Amino acid sequence: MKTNSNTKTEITFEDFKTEILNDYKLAVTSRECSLLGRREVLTGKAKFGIFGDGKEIPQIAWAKAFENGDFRSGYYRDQTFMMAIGELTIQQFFAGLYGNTDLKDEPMSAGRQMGGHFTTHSLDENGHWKNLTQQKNSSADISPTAGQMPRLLGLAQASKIYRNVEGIDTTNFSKEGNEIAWGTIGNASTSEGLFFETINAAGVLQVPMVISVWDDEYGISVHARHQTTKENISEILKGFQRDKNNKGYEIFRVNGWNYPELIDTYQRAAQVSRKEHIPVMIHVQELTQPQGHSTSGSHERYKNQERLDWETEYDCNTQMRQWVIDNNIATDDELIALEREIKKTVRDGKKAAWNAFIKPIISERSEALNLLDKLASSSPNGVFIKKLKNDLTEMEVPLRRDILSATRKALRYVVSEESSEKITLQNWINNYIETIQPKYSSHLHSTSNLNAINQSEVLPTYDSDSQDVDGRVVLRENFDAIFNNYPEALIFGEDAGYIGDVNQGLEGLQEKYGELRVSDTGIREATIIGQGIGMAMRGLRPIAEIQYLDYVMYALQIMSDDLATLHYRTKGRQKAPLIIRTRGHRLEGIWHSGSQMGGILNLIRGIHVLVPRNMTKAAGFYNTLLESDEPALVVECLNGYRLKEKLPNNIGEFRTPLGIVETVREGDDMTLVSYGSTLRLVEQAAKELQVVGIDVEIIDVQSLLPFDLNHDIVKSIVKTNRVMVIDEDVEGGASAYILNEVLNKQNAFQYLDSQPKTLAAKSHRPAYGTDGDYFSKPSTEDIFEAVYEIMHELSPADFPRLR
Ligand SMILES: Cc1ncc(C[n+]2csc(CCOP(=O)(O)OP(=O)(O)O)c2C)c(N)n1
Ligand SMILES: [Mg+2]
Repeated sequence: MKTNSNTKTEITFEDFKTEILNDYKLAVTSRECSLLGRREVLTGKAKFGIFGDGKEIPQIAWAKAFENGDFRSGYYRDQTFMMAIGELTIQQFFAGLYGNTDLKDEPMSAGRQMGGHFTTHSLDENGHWKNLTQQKNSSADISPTAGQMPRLLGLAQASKIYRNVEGIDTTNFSKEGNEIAWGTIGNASTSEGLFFETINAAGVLQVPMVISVWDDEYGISVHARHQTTKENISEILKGFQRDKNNKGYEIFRVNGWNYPELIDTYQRAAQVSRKEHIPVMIHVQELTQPQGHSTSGSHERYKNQERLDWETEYDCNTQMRQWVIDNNIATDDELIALEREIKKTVRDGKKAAWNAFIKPIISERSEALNLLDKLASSSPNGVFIKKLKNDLTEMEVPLRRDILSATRKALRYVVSEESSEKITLQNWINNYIETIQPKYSSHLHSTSNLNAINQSEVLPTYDSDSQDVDGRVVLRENFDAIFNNYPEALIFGEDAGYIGDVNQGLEGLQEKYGELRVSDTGIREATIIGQGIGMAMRGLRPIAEIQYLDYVMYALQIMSDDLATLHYRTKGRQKAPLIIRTRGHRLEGIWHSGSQMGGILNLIRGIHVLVPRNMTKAAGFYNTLLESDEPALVVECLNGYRLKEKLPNNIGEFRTPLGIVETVREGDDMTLVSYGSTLRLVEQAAKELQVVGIDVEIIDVQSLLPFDLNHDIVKSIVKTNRVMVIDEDVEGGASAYILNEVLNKQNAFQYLDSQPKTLAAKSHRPAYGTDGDYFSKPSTEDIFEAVYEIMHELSPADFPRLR
């Protein structure tokens, strides 16, 4: 059940009729899915439903213009489009609604996302690229409104890169950059900053992006008068329209119930965008929501009768039906028969989806019931276990939670008994958790051989007369090697192009590699990241530069919601190995010296977080990451670009491994754990402590996510029996994260002779200037005294009180 996208060849009137009827069938099928879907939620078989009813016809028109290689970046209303391109069946629609965890049944997310969040598979089961030019592609949806916009920009930009940059292997990704990235967004979601940021950036970049606004005048209950100036998004975006003298957009307006006009509009939009690489906006007006926003409420609460009547009359399916009859394509009776047939087909698909969902769970329950029965017969507490068993038996729709809850509770009744039945149940529960848990938790990271932690270390090597150079020179030489070795690598950000970044780490590289590979961007952090996500999803190796760590905040939402979840939410069928480069720590003032690492660590699980202490380490991380297929954030030390480092002779080749700590100083009295810029202060404090007879060991974490995979920190604590974590985040931030890793995961508590400590910055933002830094963040004196204090408690005679 697909729409015919071949609108170019000559066809007979019979073929024409067949195609139109096929489209109508598709619209009715999709609607029937929405109607039945809502019922499934209201009767308790599914938890939540959000559907594409009222938006069917424009999506069919869109699908006719959508070609192999193209990408969609849309939202939860696009089920009809997914059906029309042949990527969503009725059964899969319901599998998504039920949350079937088998990717074969539910290819969108294996039950991880609620229904209505669509995906196609860019990767095979081994995590390797499929040929994206031979399939129709949909980037994986996310729920946050307008969150699809930043990535859309990158998906479109990739076509521009593939068309204009030479030397890239395009086999799996592009045919001369002819691919369009198609976006969809609800009218209300255009109020989001991400929408406007993306629209402006696409106009500047002139990329093949076609964005459709599905305008039903509402965003849940809130009418357009509260959302959009003049209540009309295409009206207010008129200034983006291109003209004779200025590049810009083509903007179309069309009513969403007008089938022939929609088809014509989408064909024209595709032509101009694909050929000329022009961004296009299609404002699809007069759409409806026959069932209201979602299953959480009813729209009768906020739409008046007049509006509801209008929605009934202008329902796009109803309008198309009338058009079909008026144009003698089919009679009312023929359509009635067709509609009846579709109802049955959808019911059958729904049933099949339900069976596929519930069957394995029923069989898992049977196993559990059997074991509970046996346990009950063998235990003096059998009557209680029987009750658990009976409750589980009677559940009409048992879930895995119910199975585990009953069996785990049963064990409590036999805790002091010994029986083979008990052992069998214990083993069964353990095995069950082991097999079922991954259905919900796997694929946060790459499972392919390109996983970043599989990339082994290559040490930097040096000529005997190697020069001391500014740290930024090591980086620049290394980026030069990267752009030389990887034609698909590119870097972009504020000031990253012409001047070669604010610290000259890219000096001269734009001249050498061109403006498309080493580029300046507007000040728009969220879409800088989105650009990177989209390009990485299409096989390029973008390095997105966020000028300072403090401004990662602007992009943190999209990093967290989109990039960090991508591999997980597609169960490994899409990836975006984007490298985010930034610099931070210890410059001057509230917004140039922040170190919000704890917040970042909590929000972007799924992205590696690397904090190299110098530029050689940083360069090594870039080299490692380019050999891997995972996203990462690299935070360079802002005050390290002018510090001298030796220039390695294997530039571009040495690799810093992920998740490996480095002991930078050996000592017996205490283990000091730190990272980034603070590490230099810790090293200085260590020298001063040595003078008073305190010999500390210093460990550079280097990689916060993943963290100390070999558990080397606890090995140090076994020797020193004391630990302190020092950083410049606020208390309870990254230092607490590190301490948790060391105490709870590495079980270091058993080796400690004194209280484990953290030394962090003050809770306020760092004040301006040298004194601002001194009174806001740990200084060498603070570190010295904190360590000394512990030694004083241990041995006041040897270490008398300082103050
Ligand atoms: C950032 C964010 N805020 C709020 C929500 C909750 N929410 C989901 S859909 C929606 C309304 C969207 O309306 P519109 O963009 O017009 O799309 P429609 O549902 O009407 O097609 C809201 C507020 C969300 N998902 N994300
Ligand atoms: Mg709306």
